[in-house]
Amino acid sequence: MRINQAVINAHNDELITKHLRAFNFLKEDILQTEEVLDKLQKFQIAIPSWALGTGGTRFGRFSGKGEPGNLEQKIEDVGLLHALNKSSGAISLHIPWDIPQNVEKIKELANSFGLVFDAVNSNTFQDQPEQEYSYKFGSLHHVDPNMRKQAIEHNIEVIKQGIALGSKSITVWLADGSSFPGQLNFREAFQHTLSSLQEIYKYLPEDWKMFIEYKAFEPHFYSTTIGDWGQSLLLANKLGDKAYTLVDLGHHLPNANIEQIVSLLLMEGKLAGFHFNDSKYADDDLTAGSIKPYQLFLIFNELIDGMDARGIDHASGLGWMIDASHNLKDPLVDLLQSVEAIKIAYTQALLVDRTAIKDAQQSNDVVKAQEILQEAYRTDVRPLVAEARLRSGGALNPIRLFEEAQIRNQLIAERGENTKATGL
Ligand SMILES: [Mn+2]
Repeated sequence: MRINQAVINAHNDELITKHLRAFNFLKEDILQTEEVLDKLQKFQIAIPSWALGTGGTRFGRFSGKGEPGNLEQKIEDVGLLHALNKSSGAISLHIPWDIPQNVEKIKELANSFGLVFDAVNSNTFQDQPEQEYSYKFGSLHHVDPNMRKQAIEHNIEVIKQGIALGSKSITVWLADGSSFPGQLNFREAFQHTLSSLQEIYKYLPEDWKMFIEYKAFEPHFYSTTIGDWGQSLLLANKLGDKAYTLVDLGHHLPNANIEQIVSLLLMEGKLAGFHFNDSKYADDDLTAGSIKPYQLFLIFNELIDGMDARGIDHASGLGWMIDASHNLKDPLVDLLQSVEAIKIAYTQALLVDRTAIKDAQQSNDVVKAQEILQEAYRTDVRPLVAEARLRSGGALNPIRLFEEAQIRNQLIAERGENTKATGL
């Protein structure tokens, strides 16, 4: 389904008086309102194709209704999100869950919703029906060269699919690791991974990037072959200029200082971008900003500082993507909440007085430095985020409109109650 612009406009008309009151009040205290709004309008966060169906845990999955049953419907769902928030203008596909049957038609469909294709993602963490070897003991790090070859060829295939779609990057996340001491020779596993990635790297077009994602644990519980940012950066440095480290918020050990990691990766010119989510313990599937919004703000504070220091365009310089999928909420509403939380944190970080904090740091004024950060963090910037959305033609309150327009019920009427998103 497509949401009619007249429905969005009617919704905005209803809320406009209240919105303008809040926006004008906030504007009084912000010097660079127009600059912030311009940046907000440009800032897009890619939606992963696997987040559109209800996620599950290892104990089970409770299916939602009216889920997208094919790639076309997944694109439609992202189109809906983008129509509502004007900030979800890209989709990240997962191969082989989302192989397009007709690339030109798929591109046309995406284009009709104003969407582009973000990073393509390979999958060597589960076996596919007609595949020769099993990934049970790993893929790119495997002891058997035939196994590694199969995984390399899959990644090359993903690059080819991505080229056809107009993507510019491939994200490689490996489930490779070990669950018991002694199972794996760490050095050998790393070397195999490096030489496999080198094979894949050869197939990257000139203007492409390879994103190397790391994860502290899970699915393996003793070691992960690309377990932290150091291991990812080591690989990226050995591979070359087109390889970068991808930070997924939920892939760290508890209390890791992610903002510091981000800062140094940016300094080294090796930060690929982000997978946003949140976690309380060790998961990576909760809505962005739902547990640790201050951490999200601190990360954006470092991102903006680091991007500005290197002259990196906020909207296009790095890859921004959500990577979360849980099982309690309507996936589309959950994604609207995540995008909103990310934009709020981004806006708050844009309000940090960069000159003042530099001065505070230079004079070791710890109190002042904290005050400057918290002054920005405690500003309620929601009217700014809403104003940017309004100016782009989106809804003042996307979640409210999603519910009032009964969008899920319309999707159920179109698709039925028992559809299941591919890959879940
Ligand atoms: Mn991820």
